[in-house]
Amino acid sequence: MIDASYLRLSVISNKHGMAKKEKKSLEFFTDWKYEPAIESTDHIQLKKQYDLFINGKFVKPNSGKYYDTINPATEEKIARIADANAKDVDIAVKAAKKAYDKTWSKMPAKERAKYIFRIARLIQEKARELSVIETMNGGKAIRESRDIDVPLAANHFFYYAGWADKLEYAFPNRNPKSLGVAGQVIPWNFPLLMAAWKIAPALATGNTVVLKPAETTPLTCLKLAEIIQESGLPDGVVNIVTGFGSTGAAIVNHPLVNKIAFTGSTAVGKWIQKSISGTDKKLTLELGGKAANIIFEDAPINQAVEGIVNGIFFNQGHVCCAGSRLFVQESVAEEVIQKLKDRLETLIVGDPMDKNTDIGAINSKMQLNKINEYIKIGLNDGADMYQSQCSIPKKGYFVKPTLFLNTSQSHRISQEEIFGPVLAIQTFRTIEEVIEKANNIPYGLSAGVWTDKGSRIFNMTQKLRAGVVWANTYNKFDPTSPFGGYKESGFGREGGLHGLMPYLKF
Ligand code: TAP
Repeated sequence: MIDASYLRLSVISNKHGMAKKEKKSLEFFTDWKYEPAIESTDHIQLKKQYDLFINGKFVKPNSGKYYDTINPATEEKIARIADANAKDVDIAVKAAKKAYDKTWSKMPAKERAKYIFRIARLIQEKARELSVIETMNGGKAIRESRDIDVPLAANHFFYYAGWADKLEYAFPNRNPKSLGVAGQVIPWNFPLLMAAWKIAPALATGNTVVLKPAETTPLTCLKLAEIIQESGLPDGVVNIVTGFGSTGAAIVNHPLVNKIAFTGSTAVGKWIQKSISGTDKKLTLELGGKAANIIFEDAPINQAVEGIVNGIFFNQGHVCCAGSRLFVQESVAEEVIQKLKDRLETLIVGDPMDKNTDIGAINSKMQLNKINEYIKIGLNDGADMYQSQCSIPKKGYFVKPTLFLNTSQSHRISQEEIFGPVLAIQTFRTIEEVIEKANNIPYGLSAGVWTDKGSRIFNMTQKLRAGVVWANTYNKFDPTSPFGGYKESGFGREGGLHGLMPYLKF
């Protein structure tokens, strides 16, 4: 049996100068195409209309308004979603406050842990359904939702269930106490996972929650609401209100909310910071990024190329910590770029429900327009573009994986967050030069370093102004590990023991 990655590598090696005989024997492989392997949707249960999840029940919005949520790969409507107004948010926050005062803050921590654990188990049980819905609503390849988003979401609940009754050990002699109601607003790139990042530590520390998912990706959060109902979590401990930016703003400005946890764009993060100044609300901001992925000449080149692809092209570049700036040491630049171009040709762009797909659909028409606009900007600014030869579906929102060569620090595509499968490439000669270039940006969320030298890795991690630095790998996540930014990428940490702190007072 021949393994698929071998077949892909065969396509690549055929493009490099191989002996004629070898080439002939590989001809079969160059014509080889994957048969579609479409994930079934038969097993999923979706309602035609979703109401707001408040005080343990699905209730109609006071606004009386609903909007359509669509599948970005087909542009077809999936369901109608309630649009919460300020009155709805007020009811949700009051439900959360009552649940905090009467039930959750009084419950022994080990009992709280049992509910969190139960939610984790239920996510695992429904993993297949959740993955399919995440892909249908968000556009990401099923492989991503199945292997990354959903297992990591369950793991966050498991991990924080473990901390609930051990807070005194986490912070010895500091007598940690919960805050009250946490208002949480999340983006569209990892809907279920971001909900898990926020809800799990809030519950473990004894707080109650009002969460708003992004307008375009509410479905897995609403399925999570069903899971929460099934888990028997006391009414009002978690409330999920759907809607637009104004719904998020109503949560941020509500006087009974004690803590805001926001993940999203830097622009909205700044607005939130201004809005709550002068109040005693605690705040964590997980914002945008423009990560540097740095390849030194002694790096394992083939692995580094995979790391680059994993860093920016999988998940359509819809990752805050995407390695969207590539810095390659001049002596290996030609080799790395050639290998990267070859690898781009093997990436499958298309139906996200197909298990072979590497790059699924862009989340929304608006985001697609933004990415295409940046591609135009890159060309107008004089960078050299290389795009994969692949075809993309006519319907739905898709972009070919795109490289921009010969970019410089002053190019907008090197400075601004695109949030799409677009990579800006620069070369460097010395370690000082690359540190200077990597840090010369308003963001500081993450970075990658590829080198054989351990000492160089330690040197770089000290000097790169990024919350996370991956060494000889990229985009690896674990619930035990804190995540967060520097500079305009925000402040506060989520994940790990550090992720408990923003939900506690001492
Ligand atoms: P945003 O437009 O900022 O939206 C994020 C969330 O905030 C959405 O739920 C949005 O609602 C809501 N919102 C919009 N205006 C608001 C306001 N005035 N007050 C309160 N809430 C408001 O970001 P996005 O486009 O969804 O997500 C992409 C951004 O998120 C990127 O910049 C990315 O880097 C960042 N991100 C960062 C991280 C971390 S961990 N740092 C992780 C993932 C994503 P609507 O959806 O209805 O507009």
